[in-house]
Amino acid sequence: MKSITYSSPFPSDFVFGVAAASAQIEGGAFADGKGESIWDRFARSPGAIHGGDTLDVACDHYHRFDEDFGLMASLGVKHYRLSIAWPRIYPSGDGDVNPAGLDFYHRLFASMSKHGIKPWVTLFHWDLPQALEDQGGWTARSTVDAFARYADTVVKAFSGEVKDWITLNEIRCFTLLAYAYGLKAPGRKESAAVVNQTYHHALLAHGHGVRAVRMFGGEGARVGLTDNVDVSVPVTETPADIAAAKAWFADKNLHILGAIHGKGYAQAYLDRVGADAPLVEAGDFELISLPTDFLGLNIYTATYVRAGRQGEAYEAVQLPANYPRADSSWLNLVPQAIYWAPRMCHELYGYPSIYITENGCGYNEEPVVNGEVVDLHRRDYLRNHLREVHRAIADGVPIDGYFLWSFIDNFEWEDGYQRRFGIVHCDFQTQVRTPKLSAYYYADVMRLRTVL
Ligand code: BGP
Repeated sequence: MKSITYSSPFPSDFVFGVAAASAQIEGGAFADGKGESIWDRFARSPGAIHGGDTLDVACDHYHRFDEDFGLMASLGVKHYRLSIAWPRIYPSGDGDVNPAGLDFYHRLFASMSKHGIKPWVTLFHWDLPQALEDQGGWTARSTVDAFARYADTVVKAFSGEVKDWITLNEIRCFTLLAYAYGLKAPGRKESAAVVNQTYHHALLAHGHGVRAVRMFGGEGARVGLTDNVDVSVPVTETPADIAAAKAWFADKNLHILGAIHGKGYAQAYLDRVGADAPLVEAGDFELISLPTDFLGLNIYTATYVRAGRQGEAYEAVQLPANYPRADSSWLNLVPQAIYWAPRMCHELYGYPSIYITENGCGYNEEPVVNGEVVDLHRRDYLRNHLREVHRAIADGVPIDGYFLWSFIDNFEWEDGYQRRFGIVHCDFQTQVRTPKLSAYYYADVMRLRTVL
């Protein structure tokens, strides 16, 4: 166990970075042959997105990436997690490659390199080509085959520029929230059986991402999944509540991390889904359970759990109405989430290396006053979470890096541009960027490698 106190620095090789995703910041939605994504389509369906916002321009990063990397570098950012837009590479999902799409990312990586910033690349962060959705999207196994070809193409093309790969971002969000609840693109409300099948296809796509990096990533390439685990926090850090929180965590994550590590669906999961279980073909779990190099965790919030008062293994606690939260209704402020999620993943599944691939908070309008955005609420959120990361490392949890969501205010999916997660303010009318107080705070944290 490493002995570190709050005032001592993070380990010298600890990675501090910022994160964003193609669909949310790039804009250039139809530039240079890019195909339509399910989000481009969904944004045009009335009532789907707050304010009827679209992704057409977003932060115009497509045309301003060099300026953005200059700003990142000026804040001392050395690691940036981004995603590649599948419809830029394969406008119709499969079929012919669009050379202009590959060229865009070559230029983007060259600019990052010029500014001394290392890329961490997510292959899929939700912008599925609409043409694939028209053939069933994630409900169809053919989407997995198309993803396999896309992953091969991308890893081959960028193996010289990228060494750290993330297969998928947050399986629950592009399956459950998109195909069961209709909240995210493509906005469908399917049966439990269909939704369970989308989970299975996503797991297969993850396996193909790992395979592609092993086959074509070149020397030193590493790969992992980014999952938004359902997080539990013990109400009190007593052995009984910790055991209860851990049992809850294992149950809620059975169908994703449990399946990957169990090399198959657990009986408890199969009992739970019954006749709605996904169809599994021979060899699927050999692919799904290919070993990875790290686990990425996106941590925002958690459920409080305690030992069941009637003797049950666990009991989730309902939050009181006045529990503090960000402006995103789901984002209750529970900093211990970032301590317990990595610890449980390490203890339950044995991950030797964990990166926090997203952590941040969304608030509505944050005005620029006299050239400044005083987002002390975000500084406080970051500080509280970084302290918990530090505590986890001190307790022997192998957290090797932290990526803040997000570098810049962007298109926050169904919340449109109303919800701001950036440490850099974006004026979406003028495209002026203004680093917020939290950006200068985080710059100091990165520079001094200490929670300040
Ligand atoms: C995560 C996504 C990010 C980002 C963030 C903020 O789920 O990976 O892309 O959007 O959440 O959440 P939201 O936009 O849903 O409020």
